[in-house]
Amino acid sequence: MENELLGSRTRREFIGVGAAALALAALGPGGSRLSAATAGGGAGFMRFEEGKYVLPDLPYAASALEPAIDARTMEIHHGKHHAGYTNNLNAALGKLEQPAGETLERLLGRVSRLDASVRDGVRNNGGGYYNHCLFWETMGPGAGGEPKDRLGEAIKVSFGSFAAFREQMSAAAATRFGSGWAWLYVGGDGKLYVSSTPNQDNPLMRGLVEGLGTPILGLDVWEHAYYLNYQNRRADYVAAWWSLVNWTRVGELYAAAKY
Ligand code: MN3
Repeated sequence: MENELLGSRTRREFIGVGAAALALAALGPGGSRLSAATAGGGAGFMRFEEGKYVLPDLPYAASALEPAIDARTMEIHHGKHHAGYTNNLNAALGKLEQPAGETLERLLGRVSRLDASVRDGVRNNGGGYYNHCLFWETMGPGAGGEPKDRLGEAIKVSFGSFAAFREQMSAAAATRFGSGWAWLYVGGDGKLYVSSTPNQDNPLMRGLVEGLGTPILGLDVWEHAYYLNYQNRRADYVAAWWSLVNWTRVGELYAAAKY
């Protein structure tokens, strides 16, 4: 990012920005992460370092989600699939002119208007990178249950009840033909909605998907997410996934969502 930000600036300004970066770094690890989180994405669950997106570590051990999701599936899903999206996103961004500091959310918001030579690369790999970062972040061991506080209330307002929301989200996951995702997202009116998208699309992609907004919970229903353990039984995987949802984290993302 540094080169991108500083590319057109004079040496004098470079020194100025360098001093600001040092001042941020002096705040400690939280401070020095600030610039990376800002460029990587407003939600802060992505990692952007030295001009490249970085595969984030899983926030728990690969075996921590067993028995709902087995360790081998997690290792391959994170270490191979998500790593692949990360590398391919960086390769795609190498062919793209971007405004300095543009977040991935903003880039995905205008992906439909990108030149055809780069559009699919950013759509598939930018989506794949973002979606999986959100996916790991919103699961955890000893989670599940129902959200409380503001998010719990918002779900009741938008869907009538948590049970009704759960049914709608499970149906979106079950009826997605082939590979894709089911989403809970904050729409432009501030209400919560459920949708599903094919492949690595998501509700940020204006002009490409129905149901635009800020995703706060995503469920991966690609076969690579469950096939080793569940084979063709997607519904069983979806039912088990509910026991993993980290509602505390989803609530934070809801509170931070811009719409
Ligand atoms: Mn996946």
